[in-house]
Amino acid sequence: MKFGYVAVLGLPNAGKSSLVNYLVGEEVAIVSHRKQTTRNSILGIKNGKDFQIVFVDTPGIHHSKNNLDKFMNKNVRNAIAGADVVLYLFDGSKDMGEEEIAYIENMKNKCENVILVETKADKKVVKSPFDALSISVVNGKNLDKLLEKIVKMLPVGKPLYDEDTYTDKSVAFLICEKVRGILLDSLDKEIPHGVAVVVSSFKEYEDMAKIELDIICERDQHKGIIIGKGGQNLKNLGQKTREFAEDLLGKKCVLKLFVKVDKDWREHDISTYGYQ
Ligand SMILES: Nc1nc2c(ncn2[C@@H]2O[C@H](COP(=O)(O)OP(=O)(O)OP(=O)(O)O)[C@@H](O)[C@H]2O)c(=O)[nH]1
Ligand SMILES: [Mg+2]
Repeated sequence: MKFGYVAVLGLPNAGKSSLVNYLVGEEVAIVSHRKQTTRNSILGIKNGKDFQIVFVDTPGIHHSKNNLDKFMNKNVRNAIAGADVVLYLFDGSKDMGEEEIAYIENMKNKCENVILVETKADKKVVKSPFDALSISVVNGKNLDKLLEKIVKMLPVGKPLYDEDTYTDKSVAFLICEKVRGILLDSLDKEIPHGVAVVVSSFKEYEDMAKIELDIICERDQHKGIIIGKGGQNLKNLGQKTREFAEDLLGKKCVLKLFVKVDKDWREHDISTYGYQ
C-alpha cells in the first residue's frame, strides 16, 4: 500500500483546484475563471486499490518581482517540506513570464520530487519552455498517466483516512465555498473578492437540514448587487446552493441566505457571524 501527501502549487488560475477536483472525483475546492479563487489550503483525498493520496490544494502563488526569492524561501519550502510529491502546475494556454521560468528552475534545483504539469492542453497554443506532462481536465488527457506517476513516487504506508472521506473540510465550509464560487463567477470583479460566507445556523435532522448562511460584504452597494433586482440574484444563488447542499448531504435542505455589510470584516473576527 502507498500513502502520501501531494502539494499542488502554481500561479493563480493555473488549474490547481480543477485538477484536485477531477482526481478526487468530488467538488472539494471551488473553481472560477478569476485569479486567487482558493483562499485556504484544502485537502482532497483520492483512494485507489493500493494507494491513498492526500492532495493539498494551495492558494495560488502570488509573487511580485521583488519578493520572489523571499517567497521561495518561506511558503513554498514549507509546502514542499510537508509533501512526498510536489506538483507544479503552469497554464499551457499562455506564454510563461520570466519570473515563472526562474521560479520553476529554482524549484527544480531545490527539490527532487517535483512533477511539472502543463495544464489546459485542450487549448494549448504556445510552446512551453519546460518538458512537462501535458494534461487537460476538459478532455481527460494524461490524467491516468499523472496519477500513475504520482503513485510510483509515493512512499509505502498505511492510509490515514477512511475510504469515505474525501476532504478535511466540513460540510459547512464546502457550502460556504460554493456560495463564494457562484459569486466569483457571476459578479463584477471586486465584489466577490470582498465577500466572506459563513454558516450562522445549521440544523440537521434525519431526513432534512435547515441551513442559514451570512454573506458578508464590504459595501451597501455590493449588498444591493448581490441581492439583485427584486431579490432575483439572491434567489438564484439560494437555489444553486440548495441543490449543492442537498447533493452533499443526501437529503432535503431548507436554505436561507442573509446579506450583511461590514466594511472592515477582514479586520474583525468573523466567527461572531458564524463558522465554516
Ligand atoms: N480549457 C481548460 N480550462 C481549465 C482547465 N483546468 C482549469 N481550467 C479553467 O481555468 C480556470 C482556473 O481554474 P482553477 O482550478 O480555479 O485554478 P486555480 O489554480 O485553482 O486558481 P486559484 O485558486 O485562483 O489559484 C477555471 O476557469 C477553470 O475552468 C483545463 O484543463 N482546460
Ligand atoms: Mg484554486
